[in-house]
Amino acid sequence: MTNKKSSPKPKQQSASSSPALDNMLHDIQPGSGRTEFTDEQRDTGGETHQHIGSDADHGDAVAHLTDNFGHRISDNQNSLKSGARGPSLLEDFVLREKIFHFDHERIPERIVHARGSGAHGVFEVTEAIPELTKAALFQKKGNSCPLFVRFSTVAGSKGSKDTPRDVRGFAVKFYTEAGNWDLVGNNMAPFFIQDAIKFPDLIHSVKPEADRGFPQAASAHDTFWDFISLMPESMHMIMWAMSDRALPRSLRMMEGFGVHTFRFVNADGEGTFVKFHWKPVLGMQSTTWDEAVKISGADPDYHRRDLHEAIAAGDFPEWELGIQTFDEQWAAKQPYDVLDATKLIPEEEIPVRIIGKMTLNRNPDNFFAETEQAAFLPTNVIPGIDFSNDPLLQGRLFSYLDTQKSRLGTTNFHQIPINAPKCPMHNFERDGLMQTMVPTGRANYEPNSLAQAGEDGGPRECPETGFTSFRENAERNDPTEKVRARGELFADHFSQARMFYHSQTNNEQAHIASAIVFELSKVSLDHVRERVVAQLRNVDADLAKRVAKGLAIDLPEAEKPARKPVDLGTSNALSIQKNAKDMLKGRKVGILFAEGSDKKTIDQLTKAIEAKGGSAMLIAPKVGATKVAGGSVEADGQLAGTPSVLLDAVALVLTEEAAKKLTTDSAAIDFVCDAWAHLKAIGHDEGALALLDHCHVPTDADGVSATDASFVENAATRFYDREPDVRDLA
Ligand code: HDE
Repeated sequence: MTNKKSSPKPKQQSASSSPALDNMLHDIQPGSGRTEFTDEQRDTGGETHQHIGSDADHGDAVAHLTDNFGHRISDNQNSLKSGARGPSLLEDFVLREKIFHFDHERIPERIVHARGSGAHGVFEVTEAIPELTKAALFQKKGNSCPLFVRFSTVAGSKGSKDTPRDVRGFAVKFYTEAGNWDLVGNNMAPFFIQDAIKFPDLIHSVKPEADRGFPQAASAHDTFWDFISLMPESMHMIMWAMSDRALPRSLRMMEGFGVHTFRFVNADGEGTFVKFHWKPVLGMQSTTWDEAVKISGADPDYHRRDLHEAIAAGDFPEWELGIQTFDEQWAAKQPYDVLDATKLIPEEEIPVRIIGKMTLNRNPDNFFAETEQAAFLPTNVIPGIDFSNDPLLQGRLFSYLDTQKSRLGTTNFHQIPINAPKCPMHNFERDGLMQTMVPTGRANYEPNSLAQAGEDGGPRECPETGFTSFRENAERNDPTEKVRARGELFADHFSQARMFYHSQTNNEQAHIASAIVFELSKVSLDHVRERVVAQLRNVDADLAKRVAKGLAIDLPEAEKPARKPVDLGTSNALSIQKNAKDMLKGRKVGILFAEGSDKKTIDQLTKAIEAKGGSAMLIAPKVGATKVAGGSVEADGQLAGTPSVLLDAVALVLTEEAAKKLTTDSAAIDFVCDAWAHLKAIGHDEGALALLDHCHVPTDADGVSATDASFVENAATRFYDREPDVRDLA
């Protein structure tokens, strides 16, 4: 047997153009040797040995298997024993090293955002903003830099599913020429709490309950809602977390937010407040709750796979970077405090100005080395970008550096290639666990005068180009007073929650109400349910009523708000459905066929879907070649393993005989019923009618059509008007 050739490299852009920081191990990848293995050899125990070829060039170091210190290994299948049936020997350093390394392969997972998926990409400035910031990156249109993104869920463990109801992390590491800039945001604009000191409580409450260790990756349980019911400042974020924003169809179809107010500083030292936004080019789209639940069973890696496959296919995900900028005078006039991370600035008040584009164009080579070891730090800012006094942000500035030491085990985590800057770095920090740099000379302190003796004196500080903090003097605070307190307007907990709720379509409001009913139905403490509904009365009277009705409880008295809410009107930008882009790009359409199906229809549909930028997936009861009218077709997925929850729309191309046969197959029935209940377009030919009829799908309904152009058009959208016919929403 010869060494199996690795599958062709997927269509991706080449690795970063900064070889200095590319993993040096790339040059000596195992398996990249030129020597082929010899034929498979079986030894006395029947074990398979893949020896290096007998005619091998033994000077070829790469092809030879070695231990970590370069000693060549003669047998990778048998440990060293005292006789073939005897005990293993302690002196077997090959065995001990292999097991030792394996035993320590895992590192602590992130305490939050443990489950994540990463990708490399590039950022390009589309509009220069030197008037706002001196950040080198933003000085010229066309400036670009490599970047790494990690998307994540918050509550679940590393191995949990991709589609729980949860906030998604949206962390971007820009490797700029002035150092790394990490914009560590979320897919929701506000946050649950206003002050960092509450974060451990929030996270303890949402994680699996301390005594029982469940539920995993779910907020629908006592302790989370107990905390929330006592934390009225979380109500705005609760509206977001209970909305469809928490159920993204794809990581490629969600917005990102920097959440906090940051500050730009220009070359004259003038500061401007700034909020950052990421706008997905594919538009926003979410799944229904029932769909998300079923996806988690069908494919727990749904989002990770989708991101990986899109990039591998050259279908590079893109986002535009936008900013909202404002000054302190404008901020002082608002009915909320811009330093309060539970508030947002409506886009109708300050439109988002697009200044750049991010394109994800390369999958990580190694999940652990890159995605798992990526360490994001909100403190990673570059000259021209600075912090605000947001007390949540201020706490984060401490937390992230600290957490890396516990996760990655060393203060030298910045040397791991994914974390290292791609611009030069020089300082006098030395030694420490796992030091991989080998500094030369004696200059490990400063000031020094070694240069006067002709020695290398090392690097020096620079007041002109070095990072200087914004000289703040006019914020609404009193720096002379030491207090544990919050700004006055932080006490308005409900106005923006109300604005968010009122900005949703009727259908989206029903989703929010139903999500809260679902979550509270999993809460066993009556007083907690009641207190949440009492808080909701301050958001919207009707919402509180719907939730109370959905739980079959009496409407409690409203909680007394700390500050009377004000009417902020509505903001259409907050609704997903009002902003949906009906497009097939990035969407997957399933074509279900079976024996005897019409090949011509299958081919035409595939072509039409691909012509519109979508991808077609062929699904049949068997994956191997199926005989169809006009030839034979191989399926991409087996029906039982490819439920319609994994698809955006479905076409049924079946003979009457096959359709009838499928009415006795629960996988086929679920395929159709779920597509209908999940509001998806369904295309069908005459033969498929028997299956549709069996599933009670009305053929005259919106979104149900023949497998012609109308289906291809329908496939780009969801039919929300169908929802009242398929589920009972609160
Ligand atoms: Fe985080 N957060 N966070 N967070 N956060 C972490 O850092 C923390 C907050 C966010 O893909 C941890 O490296 C505190 C807001 C993302 O690796 C930790 C507070 C926002 C990620 C931490 C917050 C975020 C993290 C865990 C309250 C949106 C994943 C592992 C003051 C703007 C980054 C790590 C990745 C990760 C602390 C609040 C986003 C423990 C103390 C607000 C996207 O340091």
